[in-house]
Amino acid sequence: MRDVEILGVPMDLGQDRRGVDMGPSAIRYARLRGALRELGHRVTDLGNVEVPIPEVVEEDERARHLSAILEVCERVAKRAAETVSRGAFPVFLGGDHSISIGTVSGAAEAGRTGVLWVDAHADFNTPETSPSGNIHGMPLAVLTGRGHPELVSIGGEGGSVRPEDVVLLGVRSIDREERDLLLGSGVRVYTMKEIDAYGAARVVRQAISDLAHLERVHLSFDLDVIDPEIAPGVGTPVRGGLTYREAHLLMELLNEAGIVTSLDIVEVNPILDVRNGTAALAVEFAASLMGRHIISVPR
Ligand code: HAR
Ligand code: MN
Ligand code: MN
Ligand code: MN
Repeated sequence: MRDVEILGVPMDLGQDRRGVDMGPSAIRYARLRGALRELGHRVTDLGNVEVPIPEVVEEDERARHLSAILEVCERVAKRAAETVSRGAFPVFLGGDHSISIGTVSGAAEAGRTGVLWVDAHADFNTPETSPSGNIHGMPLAVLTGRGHPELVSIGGEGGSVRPEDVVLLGVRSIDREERDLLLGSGVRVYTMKEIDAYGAARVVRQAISDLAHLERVHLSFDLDVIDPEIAPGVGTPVRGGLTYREAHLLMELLNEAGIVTSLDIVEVNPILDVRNGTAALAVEFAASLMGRHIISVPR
């Protein structure tokens, strides 16, 4: 049983498709709190952090909406640090993936923290390499100390996490210069190719052992890692993603390993979704991580 604290961050400033700001509502509507309570956890919903809408914030070419995102992430980091200092397990609801600059930085205040970044994208651009200027394509670079200095500074000097404590899983869309930066970084990368070639179980077990030296691991779960045929409610879908069973297995193995200490659920876009199915999947996978089994056989 864990103390779980839910915090919504309805931010859609990190990319250019509207609707991801409604992610926290969609995930709550899909009964996240109830699902976690049924597993025996004590769950508190802390509500949402206030986030300005794009209509009222300043643009910035190479890193769009930079100052507003910076300001929100600073507040998110504070809230995240409060939750982990209470010994609770935080679940952050996005919002686009730029929120993780705040969530991970805050969670990492509890001590050295690893990151498992599960995503179709590497999110390893900087303002210099980004083809779009969208900050949701930059958070993992920022967290490991690369990119816009003001964003990097949220995690203190050199970033919030060490590249050797970061594992990226499920990737299938990387920009050219982003790839070069990533390959030189020391971050471990398991693409969909490895999952297809070796199977999800083997790759996930390897990822878990890569992180085994850490006492704290943050799971940043971008719903676009799931195949868009079953998770269409995301802003930047990429074909060839995880199946339902692969994603469920990932969560089950993580639950068994007991290594995850904080969680992001990001990029759910209910406007692009079909009957809130992507948010419902997000809740199922969060429940799998927190102890739910589809079938449990006594042993
Ligand atoms: N790599 C592209 C860019 O930086 C697209 C990034 C899309 N990112 C997300 N988050 N959906 O994973 O613009
Ligand atoms: Mn992402
Ligand atoms: Mn993504
Ligand atoms: Mn396949």
